[in-house]
Amino acid sequence: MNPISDDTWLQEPPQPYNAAVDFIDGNIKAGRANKTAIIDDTGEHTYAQLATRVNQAGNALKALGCEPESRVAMIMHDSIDFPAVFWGAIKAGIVPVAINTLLTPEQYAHILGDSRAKVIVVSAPLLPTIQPLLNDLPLVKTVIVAGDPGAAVSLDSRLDDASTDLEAATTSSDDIAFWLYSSGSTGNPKGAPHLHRNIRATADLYGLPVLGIAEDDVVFSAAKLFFAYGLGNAMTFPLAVGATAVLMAERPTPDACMQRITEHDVSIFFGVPTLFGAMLADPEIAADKISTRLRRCVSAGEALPENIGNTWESRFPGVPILDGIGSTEMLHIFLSNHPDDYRYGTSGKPVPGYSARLVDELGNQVAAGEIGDLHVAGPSACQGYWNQRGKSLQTFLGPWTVTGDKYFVDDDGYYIYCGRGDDMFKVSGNWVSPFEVESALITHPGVLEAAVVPHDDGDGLLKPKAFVILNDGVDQTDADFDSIKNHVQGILSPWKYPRWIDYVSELPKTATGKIQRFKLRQS
Ligand code: 3UK
Repeated sequence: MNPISDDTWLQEPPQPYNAAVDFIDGNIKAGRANKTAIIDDTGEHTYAQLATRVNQAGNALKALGCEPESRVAMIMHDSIDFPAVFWGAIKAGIVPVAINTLLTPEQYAHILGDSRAKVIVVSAPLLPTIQPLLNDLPLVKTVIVAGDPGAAVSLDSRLDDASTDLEAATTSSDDIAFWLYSSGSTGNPKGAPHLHRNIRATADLYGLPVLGIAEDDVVFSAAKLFFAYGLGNAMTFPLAVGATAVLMAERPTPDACMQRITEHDVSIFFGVPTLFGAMLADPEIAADKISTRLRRCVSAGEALPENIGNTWESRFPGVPILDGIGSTEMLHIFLSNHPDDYRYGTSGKPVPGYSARLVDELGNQVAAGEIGDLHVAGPSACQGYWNQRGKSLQTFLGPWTVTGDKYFVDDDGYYIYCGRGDDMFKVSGNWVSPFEVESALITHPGVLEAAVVPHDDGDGLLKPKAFVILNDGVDQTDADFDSIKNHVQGILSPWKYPRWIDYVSELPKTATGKIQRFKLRQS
């Protein structure tokens, strides 16, 4: 079996280490107290103000009964409150669980129950979604509301009233620092506990040497902080070097992103392929209108089509988009293009410090140029899935993590993405489970059966396409495209509705009745 190319991290015993001391207090020690750490919708915040807010958050959580090693759920829009609560918890030895702000009530109910959080911090606009779930969450003692000073338990006033001194909890590099949730094709999202050392590893292996982030950078990430991608982009990497991060609570539309990039002279911009595509579709978004400091872009979440990379670089000469693949389990990017070595249409090469292998169904390495399942090993992998023994055993094979992705390596060593082994796909960087969309489709009164597959939108990007069988006696005027589309939009997260519908009389199935979506993908 192919060995791990760099296994020094496997030999490292746990050390006394608290990531918040490193990433927050470290900047004060380095003399950056008066430097701007964060620019959010309310204004600029220095490193000293951030460090104070972090201490106050840690103290406020302790005062509300959060014990070290217990979880605090965060359902928060991006602002200084996010790093305050996240790092404040970590400094106090409490474990923040950063949760997607775009989920359905059912998904929140599952995650909040599964994480066993006793305290939830929620942004005020999301409180109406969470409030009705609390009856069925007996462990939850307190809901702290961010961004509403009048709330029963207001984050703002709790922080204002808390002490600005906080002694860091004694933790080790192998202690759990925080959790993220990862979604799969079937079943509920899975908790992915990450260790204190995992955060440092993403900065040391990708953020500094590959991305090349430096102290004078101003970064902006369209991906929000609750995504592992956004968390690295707009917290870990800028904090690792004392740079400045621009945070924005609203949805990352091309206009909203452009506004932040130009207004704050952003030098590194992190997006997803659909966003780069949408920005290119707008002729107003041009080199003479964008920040003159912009020097680098990163794309992740799904494969960046080659033509988007090429068109981008002809519009913005000298500003490449570096495509890289990361995952919630690995915390950040492990295969990447490099500023000095990139090829559009590929995910680049393994980030030094990570090992990659491509294997067949039997676990044997595939021959050169053949497609195989990508496994990756490196020091940022999570510790397994919480409360999911079977899925953990299937995903974490010794030091290797099974990514679920198919790749081949071209003659020059670049990794070329070939889709996933399961039926999951991404739209604008957000997961779509065909099963979930199908389940929503069949609740339409006219729909009997449905299958959903990814379909090329003409720009090399994927969108959901549905194949539906209508009930007897129902015709296409009773269940037309708009009626089905509106129905699904009313139930699911906004990116999940089908953009095309084919009406069919049967669906391809296996003997055991499983829909063969791969057959529909070809049509
Ligand atoms: C897919 C890609 C092709 C791939 C992520 C950067 O996306 C992130 O994490 P998730 O857990 O999803 C992981 C899965 O998404 N994927 C991500 N990037 C690419 N496919 N090309 C890419 N460049 O299926 C992977 O298994 O949501 C991305 C950093 C941290 C992350 N967590």
